[in-house]
Amino acid sequence: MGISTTADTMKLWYRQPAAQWVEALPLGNGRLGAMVHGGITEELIQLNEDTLWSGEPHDINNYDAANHLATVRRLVLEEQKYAEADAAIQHMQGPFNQAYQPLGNLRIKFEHGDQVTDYRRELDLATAIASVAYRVGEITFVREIFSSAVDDLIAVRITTDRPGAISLSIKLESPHPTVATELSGLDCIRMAGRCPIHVDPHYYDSGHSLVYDESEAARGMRFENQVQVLLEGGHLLTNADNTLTVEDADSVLLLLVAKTSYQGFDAIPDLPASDLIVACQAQLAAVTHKHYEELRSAHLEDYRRLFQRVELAVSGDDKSEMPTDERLEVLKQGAEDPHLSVLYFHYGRYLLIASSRPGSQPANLQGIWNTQVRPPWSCNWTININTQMNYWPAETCNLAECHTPLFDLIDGLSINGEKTARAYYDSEGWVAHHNADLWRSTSPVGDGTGSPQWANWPVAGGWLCQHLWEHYAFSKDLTFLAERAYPVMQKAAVFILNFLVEDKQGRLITCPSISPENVFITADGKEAATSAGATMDIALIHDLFSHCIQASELLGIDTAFAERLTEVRSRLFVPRIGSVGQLQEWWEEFDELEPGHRHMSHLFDLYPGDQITPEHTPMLAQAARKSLEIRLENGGGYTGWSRAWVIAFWARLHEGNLALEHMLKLLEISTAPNLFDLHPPDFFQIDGNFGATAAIAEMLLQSHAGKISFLPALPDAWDTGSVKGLRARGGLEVAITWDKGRASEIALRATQDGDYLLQAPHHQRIVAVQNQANHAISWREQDGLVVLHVQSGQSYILHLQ
Ligand code: FUC
Repeated sequence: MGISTTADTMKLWYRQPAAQWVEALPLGNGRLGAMVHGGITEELIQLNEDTLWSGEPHDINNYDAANHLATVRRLVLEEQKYAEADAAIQHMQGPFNQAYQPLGNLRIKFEHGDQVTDYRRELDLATAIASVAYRVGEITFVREIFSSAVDDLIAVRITTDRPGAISLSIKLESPHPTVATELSGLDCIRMAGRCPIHVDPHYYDSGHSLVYDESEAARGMRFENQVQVLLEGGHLLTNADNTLTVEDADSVLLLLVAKTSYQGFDAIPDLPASDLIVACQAQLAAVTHKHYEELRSAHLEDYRRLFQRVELAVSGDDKSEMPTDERLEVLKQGAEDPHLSVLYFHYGRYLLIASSRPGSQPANLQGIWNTQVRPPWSCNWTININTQMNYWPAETCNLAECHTPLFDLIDGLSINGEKTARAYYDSEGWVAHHNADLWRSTSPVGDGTGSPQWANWPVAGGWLCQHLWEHYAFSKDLTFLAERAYPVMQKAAVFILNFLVEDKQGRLITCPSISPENVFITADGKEAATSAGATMDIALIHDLFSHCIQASELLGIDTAFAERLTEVRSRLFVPRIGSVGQLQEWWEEFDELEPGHRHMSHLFDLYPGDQITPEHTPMLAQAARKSLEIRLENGGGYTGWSRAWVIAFWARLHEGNLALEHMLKLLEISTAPNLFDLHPPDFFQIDGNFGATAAIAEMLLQSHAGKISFLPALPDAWDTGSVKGLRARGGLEVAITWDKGRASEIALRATQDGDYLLQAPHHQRIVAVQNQANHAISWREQDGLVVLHVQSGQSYILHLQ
């Protein structure tokens, strides 16, 4: 027993090489991704670059769409012919989005045979370095691989304890047929190619699902990939097949760089191949004189600056001496392993740092790791839950800068979305639907035959803008609010103002409206998705308007606009509690086609929204709980991301044990051997990793709806533990130590001045507050909560009973 904080608790490790892609270990610097397989006679490092997508900027808006809006509205609002509205709204669809593409593979073939002992492959989350170690007879071989954000490269270092023992060959390859490799000088392999100009989603076949343009003026994203080989001892030989052979080296260092012809979401990616070659060469020239240790320590310093901000440990047996895949297996058989959930939490933070850095693309459905040319759901940004979930841990887990690529995506969508708002709804402002890609497409996909349950959902802007506001709420950065967030939020609100219509009772309602991605049964027994005033729409609009109103006050601008929003908000249709006490999902109490549906859109206000809390809105909280129970009784949570959302809901309902129960189900049902989250049938989808990470943070600290709650949903099984570095809204970093279910110490570090409402853990009271010099600090009580004034840069200790 005891809290284990040894370095091993931060490792995923295995006794064998990866037999499949979801056993390989992910590395990333935000832009360059690598999946390390750790083979014995052949290392396979699968490569990605985050701007490598099919297609090019293309106006795919359907300019006939607005002509069908009135029909859809009439069918829903006047005639309640929902199935007919579903058919009509398909006329408001257009082409599908493009797909994220793999870059290629680096293969390293070893000449030492396959008779190895003491094999170990690991990913150390404390260092973001993957390693493979084994012995061949008396000789130990070690590989270390990392993706450096500082030097923007992937480094692979192979060493041995027997000088001259390393002989191997190195090859670059790619799944793209347009590819060519060649040797550049005597020590570098280069690979160049082009992406497809079009790729259909995996679930759709247009008859031209995968198109490479091989004409003379070929279009499609170009890429250039170079790997430089540096030896200590031994010889390097070039081969006619564009591979390199190393003989008898003491150590080998491979430095891999990659560039694409991407020039922004609105520019044709037509940088000439020569530019990419020169850029890669320049990049290599800047690093090849550096020692490996120099590259490695620069990487460590950069990575640790982010990763070390947060710590979490809980009591229980330390099973880190057991390989991670075996731990997962014994957990499935009922063994207790509380540290595995903690490892999953740290892995989520790791994955966010690896897939989303300032200036990179935001983490897509698979972060940045994809090996397929036609990946699941195009490996895109699905913005009716999945992309947002990716960023749920960003602020609470102290990785606010990793949130910024999402804001870049939102900026692009807000630009393209103006055209879509005009073409589809004859409206000002901007709109986005459920899919987005590198080209920042905002129009409904589906090609006229897609189901409206996903394709036509028009309120993505509302949900995305929540992230802009949250970045402000955690940082209080008024410049960000004024320059970055508010202008985009304001235009999203302008769209909504235009989009709202009056129902027969004069209430303002959305129409067409879809509750992602659920389907209801109409009175005449038909299946339909299109109606009016889905609960989620109202929640998102309320959220967006409220934040715009607050922003207007904070910035002292747009007062008349804010007043208008306040007035419109008061006239919004109010979601109802249904006949079995559930929060109704649609404006009418329809039967659901799938009561255990994976989406729980109508519970947005419980999480990630903040309009429903057990304290402020007990009846709605009870109704949300009922809806959640109905979902779960009917098989809900069956995808990893859905399960992660369930954990967060239970955390917000202060049900720590239920939250943990679902965390364990996530590990048992939806987790691959490399701890990647899985979506049925067996797709990697990273949202569950991030969602569960955020949900665990939410079990330990909550700061929504005006107060900060410590240990609001601590499970019994995490009886003793400590957490450090979580962030609360308003600008506080929080550390909590607890013992036998009771907080023994809470420390706050303020990054902003302010008054905070603090709620002690269940059955405890805050009895004294001291600053870092051990001086008592005064505070007052209000409704059983502590009101504490803090000053930026100061730390405070809360004493509890
Ligand atoms: C939504 C979800 C699916 C999947 C896909 C990427 O369509 O309903 O479960 O996660 O996004």
